[in-house]
Amino acid sequence: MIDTRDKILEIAPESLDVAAIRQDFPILDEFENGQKVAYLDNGASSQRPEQVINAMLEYYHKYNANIHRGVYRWSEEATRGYEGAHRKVARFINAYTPREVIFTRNTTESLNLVAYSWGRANIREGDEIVSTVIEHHSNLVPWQVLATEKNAGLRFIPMTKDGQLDLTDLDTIVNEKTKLVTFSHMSNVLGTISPVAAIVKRAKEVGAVVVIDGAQSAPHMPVDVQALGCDFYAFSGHKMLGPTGIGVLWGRRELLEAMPPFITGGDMIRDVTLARSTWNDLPWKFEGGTPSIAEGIGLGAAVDYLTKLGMDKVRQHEIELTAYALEQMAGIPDLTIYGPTDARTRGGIISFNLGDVHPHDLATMLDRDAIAIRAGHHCCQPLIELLEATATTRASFYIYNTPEEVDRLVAALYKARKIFHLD
Ligand code: 7TS
Repeated sequence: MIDTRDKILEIAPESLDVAAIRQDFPILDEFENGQKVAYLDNGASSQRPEQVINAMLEYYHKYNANIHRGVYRWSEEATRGYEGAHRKVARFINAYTPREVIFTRNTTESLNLVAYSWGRANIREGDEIVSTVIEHHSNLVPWQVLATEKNAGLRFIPMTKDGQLDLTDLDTIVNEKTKLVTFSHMSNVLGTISPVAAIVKRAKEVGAVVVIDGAQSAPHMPVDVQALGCDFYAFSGHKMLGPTGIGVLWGRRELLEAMPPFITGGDMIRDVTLARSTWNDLPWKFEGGTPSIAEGIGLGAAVDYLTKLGMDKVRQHEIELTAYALEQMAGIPDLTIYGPTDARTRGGIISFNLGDVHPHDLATMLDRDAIAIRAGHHCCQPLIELLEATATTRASFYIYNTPEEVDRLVAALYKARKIFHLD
C-alpha cells in the first residue's frame, strides 16, 4: 500500500472532526458479521444524524398538525418549521429569495416539474434540448418524453476518455435552436464535476434556459445558484443527511412566476370557482396538496447540520478521502477505475470493476466484510454502455467516512482477487 494515510490524517483536524461527527450517527455503530458497517453507498442515500431524526420526532411528539390552515399553536408551529426550512435551504444555496425554493419529493420530481411545466409551455416543434451522455435517467427520460411529445430535437454533449464532458463541439451542439441545456453538476457514476461556467456561458449566448441536476453536488460542495448562473437547480434531501420524500427545485423567480402549475388542487390556489381557478404565490403555487411536513422540517435540520460543519470543509474532507482511496486502489492489479484521476476535479464517488468479476458478486462478497457499496448501472445505462461495461461497483463517501474504511475496502478487494482466482 502507498503510505499517504499519515498525510491525510495530518490534514484531517483542519477539515472535519470525523470522530465527533460519527457520534451523531448511531447507525454507524451497528455491527454486521462481527464488524462495524463501512457505509460507502452515500451516492444512493446518506445516513441521517440524530439532529435530523430528533427534529422530526419532536414534530410528531409535540406539534403534529397540518400547515397553513389551523390557527391553533400546533399548526402555527408546524407552518413555521416547514416554511423556515425553505429559508434555510435558500441561504444554503444562496437563492435570491426563499420564494424561489420549491419543495418536491426528490430530484426526479424537481426535474419533471421543469419538464412538464416550463417544457410544455416553452418547447416547440423543431426546438432543441441539450443534455449530456453521462446523465442519470432522471435527467434524461423527462427530456426524452418532452422532446417526443413536442417533436423537438435532443442533442448530447459527449464525454472524453477520462470521463470529463467534452466541450470541443459545444458551439455547434448548443446553437440557435437550443431552448434548454441540462447537465448534472456531479456525475453519480464517475464523480466528474461539470464545467458549469463554460456550458452556462454558451447556453446564455443562444438564450437557452439552464437546468442543473444537483443531486450529487448539493450534499458535497458549496453551491451558490447565483454564481452558477443557471435557471433551475434540483436536488434531494435524502442524499444530504435529510429524510426521504423531500427534494428541492430552485428556479429563477421570473421563470417560476410565468410557469403554469405542475400539480393542481389544494393549497396551490388563490381563488376557485366552479369554472376556473387562480394560483397561489410562490413557492406554494408548485406545492399542491398537504406536503411532507416532517420531512421538510427534517431537511431544515440537515441543512443546519451541514451549514454548521461548513460546506468547504465537507468538500475538503472528500477530496482528501478520495485522493487517498484513488492512490490505494491504483495499486490493485486488475482493477479498472472509471472517471477523472485527480480528486480535486471530482467528487467522492469511485466506480470500478475488478477483472471480469461481476459487480453484483463483488458487492455481495464485500457485504460479508460489512462493506456496503452499490453495484449495477446506477440508473445511467447509456453511460455504462459508453464505458463498455455491463455494470460497475461503486464506493461513495460522505462526512463520516474514514481512511480506515478505505483501508477495509482496499483489503477486501485484494481478498476478492484471491477468492475469484485473479492471482
Ligand atoms: N440525478 C443524479 C445525478 C443522481 O445521482 C440521482 C440519484 C438522481 C438524479 C435521482 O435522485 P432521486 O432522489 O430523485 O432518486 N442517484 C442514485 C444513485 O446513484 N444511486 O441511487 C440513486
